[in-house]
Amino acid sequence: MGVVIIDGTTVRDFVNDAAAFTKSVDEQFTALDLNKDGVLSRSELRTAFESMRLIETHFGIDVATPPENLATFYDSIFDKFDGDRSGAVDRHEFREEMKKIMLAIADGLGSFPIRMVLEDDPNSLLQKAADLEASKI
Ligand SMILES: [Ca+2]
Repeated sequence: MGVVIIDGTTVRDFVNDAAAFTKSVDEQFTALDLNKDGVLSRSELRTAFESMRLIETHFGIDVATPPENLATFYDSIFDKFDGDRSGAVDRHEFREEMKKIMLAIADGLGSFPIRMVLEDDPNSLLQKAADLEASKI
């Protein structure tokens, strides 16, 4: 667990730093691709969402959501990522969608810094956004 202070600018600067952002998203993709076939299946992506509370928070899903609703929710998220309806999410689709999600989170955060407690995840994009910001000071 780590606590970071983060605001919309921190997240947006990170997304706009194409090299740093792509590298981080690619690392996350590689970690999520459990069977190493180069794409994320429905279940691999679902595992990712369950560990990234980030997305549930962003889409306003609370922990009390019944399991059957969550299944529908994860299906709709998968369809968002799988832009070409191939049944799997490739690296390019993952980058594009994570970029949209991070920018939406940046808009949601606005200019008020908040303290955020992050799970101990070496691939957390918000953690990397905060690290990038810290490295500039
Ligand atoms: Ca896979």
